[in-house]
Amino acid sequence: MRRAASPSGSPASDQAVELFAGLVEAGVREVVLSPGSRSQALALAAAEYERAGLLRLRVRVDERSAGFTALGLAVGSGSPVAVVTTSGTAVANLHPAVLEAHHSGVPLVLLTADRPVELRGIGANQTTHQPGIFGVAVAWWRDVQAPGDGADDADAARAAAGARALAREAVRAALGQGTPDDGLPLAPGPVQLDLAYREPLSAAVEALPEVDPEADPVPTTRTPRRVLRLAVDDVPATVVVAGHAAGPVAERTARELGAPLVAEVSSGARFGPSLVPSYREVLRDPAFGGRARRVVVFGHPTLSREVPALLTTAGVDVVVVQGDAPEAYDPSRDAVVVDAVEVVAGPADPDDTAHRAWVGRWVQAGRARLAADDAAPDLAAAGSDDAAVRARFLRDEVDLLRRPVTRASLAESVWRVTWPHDRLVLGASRLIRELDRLVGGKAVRVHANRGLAGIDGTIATATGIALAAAREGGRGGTTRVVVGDLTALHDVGSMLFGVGEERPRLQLIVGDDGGGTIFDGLEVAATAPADAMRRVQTTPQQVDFSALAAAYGWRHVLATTRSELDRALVAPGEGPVLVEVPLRD
Ligand SMILES: Cc1ncc(C[n+]2csc(CCOP(=O)(O)OP(=O)(O)O)c2C)c(N)n1
Ligand SMILES: [Mg+2]
Repeated sequence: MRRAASPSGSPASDQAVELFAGLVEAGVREVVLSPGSRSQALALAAAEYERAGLLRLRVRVDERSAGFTALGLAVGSGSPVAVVTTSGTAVANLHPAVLEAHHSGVPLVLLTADRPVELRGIGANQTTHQPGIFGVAVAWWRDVQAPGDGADDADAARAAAGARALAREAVRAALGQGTPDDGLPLAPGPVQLDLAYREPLSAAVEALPEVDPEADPVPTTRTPRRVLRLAVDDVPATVVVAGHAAGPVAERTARELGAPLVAEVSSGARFGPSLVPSYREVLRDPAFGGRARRVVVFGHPTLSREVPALLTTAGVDVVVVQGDAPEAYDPSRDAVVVDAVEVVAGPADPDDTAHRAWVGRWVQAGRARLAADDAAPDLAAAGSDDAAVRARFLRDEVDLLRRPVTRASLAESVWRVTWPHDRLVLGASRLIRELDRLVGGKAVRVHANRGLAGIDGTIATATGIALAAAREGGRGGTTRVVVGDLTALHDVGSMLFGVGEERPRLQLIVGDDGGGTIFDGLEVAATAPADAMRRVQTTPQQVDFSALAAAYGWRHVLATTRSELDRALVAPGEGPVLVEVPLRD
């Protein structure tokens, strides 16, 4: 039966089609959805837009996987990603990804289907309190009443325009494009459109409305509001810290200021002449960290105790460039927080002798400490003028390749094979710290979920990053995700690619040490009884990773020696592969 003034016969479908039109016009290109009944109009509309080549659609049974896949797609593409779920617990399963996206400022537009008001609060099936369910993790949300039949065509046209405008506003909110006056968020992050629908929950969509994807996309970058001018020190005493997602601006600022650069492995700034290796030891040294008087922080540092210690030292002035995060990283609660810094000319020159010496001493000190680390490769011997030294180095190398993989050698191998067209994703826990400790400078793209450093959703996040990379000139590259065994097992459900879903070129590298061994290095290990420690902290596992990979249709490679690992890493093949790496220390 065709209803009055509903073009399709279902107001739900009419609205869904217009919402996606608004999303596409605002710049959304990717949608991740999980199946359900109440959300069918949204799902079917998304499928139509995919067929028309206006959106790419990824389908995941588990909303937790869907959420993290969307997060990875948004990080990888730099654009907002939409997520569609049905009502009830389906929505709640987005919560971990929503928290991570909030804390790291990643734009997601959540379209959560809901029951209309008359079915709320009466014990109706699959009905809970969805508007605002994510609390402060969602800075902008709307409780959208169920669309009804319009009285006439003018009514229908008004509803269509309203839905498009709402979608556009959601994208502006997700991208943090608000102003202090319009009530929209000032930082990017997840936003929620809670969309109530009445029956009929969908109708066949015969034709999509006019959509121009290039007409007026919402800008994905924001204009900095608070810009601080910084002059080069008269007497060099500045250090630049690049935490997670700092970006190349941190490296450039270090050079412009004549300052050493402390850059975490997922900072996007771990390269360049000012980079200090083994920064933790150097910061601890009173002759280096002890001499810093000004610190400029980019991104979100999470991997060391030395950085917060430095930022809370009396007499150290801290400038924090907030970036996309909703909270500035300010352990002293006393920093000058800005959106950008601009280095201005002053009496001193960053290239004068004093500044070059200051940076040079930090870099040299870091190199010396790295060289003293047994786990680091002896690059001096590799390049020695003495043929006998070089030959010995080669013999040692061949011998090394037959040895079991250690955490340090895994970190080193993965870093060695990673190039700018690749993507590297690092799970939380020990391995990211191992890379942070050991690897040198290289301008490669590294991601890690450091917003909340959860061990959840890492496979799905990497999947999203791999799918985004496949779209943007990264076709030749490989996405590698390096995780501990528990981190892998936490997200096994994300190994599921349904029939017809794009299977990205992804290497899931599992460093298996039989449980969560990070706790061995914490104070608790010294005080807890060994058996209790094992049972409640380490939580050992003996999963058969080969059978697991087979069950999900992934290839599997067991890499027990360093040469087997190196071979596996450089031969990714097509589609996803699980590289199981039993770890010795
Ligand atoms: C969702 C979530 N649950 C629990 C934790 C606490 N946690 C941090 S590391 C870790 C163990 C990780 O084990 P594994 O992945 O095997 O890495 P390993 O430390 O052994 O290298 C746990 C449970 C967390 N960060 N996130
Ligand atoms: Mg482990």
